[in-house]
Amino acid sequence: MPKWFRPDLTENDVTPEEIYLNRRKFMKAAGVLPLFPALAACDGQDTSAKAATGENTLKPTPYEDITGYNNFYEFGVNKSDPAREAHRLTTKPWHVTIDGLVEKPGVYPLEDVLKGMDIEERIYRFRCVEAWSMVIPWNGFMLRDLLKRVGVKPEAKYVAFETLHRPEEMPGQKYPVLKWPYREGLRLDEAMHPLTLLATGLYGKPMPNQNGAPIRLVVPWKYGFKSIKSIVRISLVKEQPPNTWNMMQPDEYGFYANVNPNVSHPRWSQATERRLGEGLFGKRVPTLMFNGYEKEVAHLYKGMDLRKFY
Ligand SMILES: Nc1nc2c(c(=O)[nH]1)N[C@H]1C(S)=C(S)[C@@H](COP(=O)(O)O)O[C@H]1N2
Ligand SMILES: [Mo]
Repeated sequence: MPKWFRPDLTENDVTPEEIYLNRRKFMKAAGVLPLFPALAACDGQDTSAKAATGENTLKPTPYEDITGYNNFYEFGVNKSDPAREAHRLTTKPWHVTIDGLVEKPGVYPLEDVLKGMDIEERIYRFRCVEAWSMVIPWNGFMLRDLLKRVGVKPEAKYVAFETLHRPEEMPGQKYPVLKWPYREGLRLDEAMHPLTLLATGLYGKPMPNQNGAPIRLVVPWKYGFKSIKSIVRISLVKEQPPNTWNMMQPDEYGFYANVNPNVSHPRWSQATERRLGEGLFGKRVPTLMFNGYEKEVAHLYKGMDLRKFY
């Protein structure tokens, strides 16, 4: 059994940083992920996560729920559409354009992006703005490692992301339900935060298309819509970039989109969430400030009015 696989990990074995990242390092990226025995590793004994948040368990949501109940409007607006339609997407070859205020702009083949990156497992709460949630064992690397590699110029203040636009393979893009391509953005300090991942897999398997293959963002303290899928462009910019849901419904979806049980969505409360995969309709649990990552990220928003910057 490789050293990184430690099903016996307890809170006494790990440093505080490891507790909050809940990381299980497993390999240097080689492009291909092994069929990792995550299922066994995730068997409920998540003492490290418990220590970090007070929540009694961070038991991963079953694979079938994570891959069968999705928001990916490029493949349809129903939660079951992506699992049925996303097989149409060709993910090889894949290129990511990195441009704007960077030292080394380019159109990088995905293999080059992944080369040498430290792919690890992170078990994160994932909270959709629609008040359902999951616990997802992602495989990915820190966005900041990529940003450091390409060299961020001092004038850059934000990072903008774009999803692939390819209506031949993404049937949802034939309809103007959103302004295509899907776009998201982060402030540079959010992008550089060690919790912010570029994910290439889940449950130790390559990323399923419906979850945003081959590479997608994961920002665990923000509502799910910030976690943009199937990324083809990352741009370093000076001004706050437009983001799709904010362009559609600015009064409902902000730029920051931090999970906040105290600020309701105009049409529903954000105080609780339905945890999918637990009970027939999902167990209702209280929503935590910053989705439970308050200790790690609250400092980023010091002095900001979170009702105004929602
Ligand atoms: N390109 C793209 N990215 C997207 C979306 C989308 O429709 N298109 N939906 C977002 C929303 S609203 C959520 S909740 C998450 C869902 O991620 P999951 O299906 O992996 O759980 O993806 C986000 N990323
Ligand atoms: Mo969402």
